[in-house]
Amino acid sequence: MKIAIVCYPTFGGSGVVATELGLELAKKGHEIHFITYKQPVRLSLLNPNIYFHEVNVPNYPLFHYQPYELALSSKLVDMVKLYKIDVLHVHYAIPHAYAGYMAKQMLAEEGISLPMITTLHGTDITLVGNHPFYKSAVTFSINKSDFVTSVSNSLREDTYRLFDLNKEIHVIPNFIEIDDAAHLEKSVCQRSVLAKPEEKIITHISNFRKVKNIPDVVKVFYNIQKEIPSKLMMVGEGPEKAIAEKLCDDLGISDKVIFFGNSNDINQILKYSDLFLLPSETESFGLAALEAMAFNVPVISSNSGGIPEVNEEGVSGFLSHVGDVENMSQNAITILKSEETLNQFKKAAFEVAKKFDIKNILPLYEELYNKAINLE
Ligand code: GMT
Repeated sequence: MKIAIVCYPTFGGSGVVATELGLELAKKGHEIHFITYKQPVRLSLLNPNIYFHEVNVPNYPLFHYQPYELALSSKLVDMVKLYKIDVLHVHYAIPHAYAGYMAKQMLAEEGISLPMITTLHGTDITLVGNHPFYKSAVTFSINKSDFVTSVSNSLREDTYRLFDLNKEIHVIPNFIEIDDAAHLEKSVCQRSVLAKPEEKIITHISNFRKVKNIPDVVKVFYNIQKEIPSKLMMVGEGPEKAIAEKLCDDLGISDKVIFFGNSNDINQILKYSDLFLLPSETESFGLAALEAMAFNVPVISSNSGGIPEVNEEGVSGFLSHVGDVENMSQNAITILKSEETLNQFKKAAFEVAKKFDIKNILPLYEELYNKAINLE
């Protein structure tokens, strides 16, 4: 199949899911065309069957806001015609589903059909999409998609609760490439760069937005390090990073926390991690937690949104109510305080992660693409 994928090209979240999906489809022989404003972070163009088409938005001084949707829908029309694309898959409803629908309509005028699948990722529904200023357009473009998927049951329920939809939402969970060999590979990064041998390594990875409850990450670590020698790895960039740095300073633990910024070495860090913290206010899925589990890292998280569908209570880690720093800290210490318990959780975390192996998830998308193509 020739598949066009529209996504955000950024670190983490929906962009990573879209990129990894495209790469895996390409390995299976499908021709994949990424269409977005920058080359996606994890995309290597040296892979066979992978194309990248950049959307350029010329800057014109008349415009207070440059019209990205217009440029995207134009680019989609041009690329679909040039490469004879069979199906369009947009990740993150805003504004991709809207631009996709416009492209579909323009192509229909020329007798070309372009089936469209929209994957809802989370904040496009829970935080941004249901804002009154966007809601009508988001509802319209979801309803006009040929197929709609969501990354968890929780997000599916939220979408039905928040929008007036007449569409079936298919749940296709996020996935991970389970590669046993990757765990055994000799790491280019030495553990000693991160922590002393007797120290445990606690990790948090996110875009440091308010929804991630970053101060709770620091507070949970503060409690852990009082009982267990440990270091905190903070990976990512975002508005709450400065607040976290200040809090570490106020609590007198700055020497025990490393802030990496956005990193392409996430696997190297996860390989040495003992525990992952994800105390988010809301999370449709929690891909970062799954990535940690695939590296044998147990997870201490909140129980919001789709996280309980990924992190299994008492198996791959523990879940607490949002903001319950005390409970999260106690759970973390329970896991870390004996090597035997820690190893048991590490193994279990990996076993749970295996359920989300891309090999099991990819056929679900392929089936949907086939259905969409045969609909038209
Ligand atoms: O909030 C983020 O981490 C980024 C955001 C995105 O769309 O890029 O992530 C959302 O999609 C991810 C991939 O499906 C999910 O794993 C995240 O849970 C979800 N974030 C939220 O719901 C807050």
